[in-house]
Amino acid sequence: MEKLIITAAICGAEVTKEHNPNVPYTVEEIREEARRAYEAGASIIHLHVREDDGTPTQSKERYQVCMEAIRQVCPDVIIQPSTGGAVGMTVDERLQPLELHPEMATLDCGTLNFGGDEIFVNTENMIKDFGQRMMERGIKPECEVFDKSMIDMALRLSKKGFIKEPLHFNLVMGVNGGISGEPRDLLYLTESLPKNATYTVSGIGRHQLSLNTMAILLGGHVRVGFEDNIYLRKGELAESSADFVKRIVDLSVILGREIATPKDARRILGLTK
Ligand code: KMH
Ligand code: ZN
Repeated sequence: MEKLIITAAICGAEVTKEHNPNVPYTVEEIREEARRAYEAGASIIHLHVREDDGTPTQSKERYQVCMEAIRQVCPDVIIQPSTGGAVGMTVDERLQPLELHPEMATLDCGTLNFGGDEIFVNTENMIKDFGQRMMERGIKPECEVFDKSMIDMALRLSKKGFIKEPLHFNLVMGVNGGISGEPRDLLYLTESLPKNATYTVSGIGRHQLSLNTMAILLGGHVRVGFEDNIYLRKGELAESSADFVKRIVDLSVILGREIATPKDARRILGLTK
């Protein structure tokens, strides 16, 4: 089996210090969270950024400052900005980090309910537009799928030339509005992927550890971090996203799978930059 790529989603857009005081907002906090996760074994940082007061932003300038700060402490880590941003942001707001020409970025592959009255909007034309812009800039999309239909959308758009094979997916499971996080749900999704695709698994909240473990065993990759989960175990808040990374490293070693360095991850994902 290939080495395991660990992505640390250190910040997110919805989780706040009220949920867990260790969620990073400032540039320094984001830089330190990235450093801890990288030193623990993460080769990709999935990045959202905030204003100092915690307000999510997709500002190109804020991304630039945060990415430079992260590169100072983990020079070879793969930085994967979000183009999802936060629910309710406009298309133009969301697209800004692509102007920084990152190696990767997320490409959300469908619209879904996001709890309560929230709707995370990703129409077909938006996905085409985001995909095309990434292709023009040589950015590898990570196709974020929250349900099976979004895999089908990615496959259709790949056939039409809006995203390029081999595709890389993030199977995000357990969002209130998306597919649940039962083991059979993960098998359903992985069996629906093309043979040459790579994938990572993000389990939200209580689903995180079980789905991550399955991903290690199935040959997928793993995403952890505050964006997806704030508890290390029931009732115990994590001090850092690095706590989750360390746990996956330990688990993967026990299960006999080596951890990918950023160089390994670039090879596995076919990143060319
Ligand atoms: N914050 C969510 C609405 C992404 O990064 O592309 C969207 C999200 C997905 O986090
Ligand atoms: Zn995200």
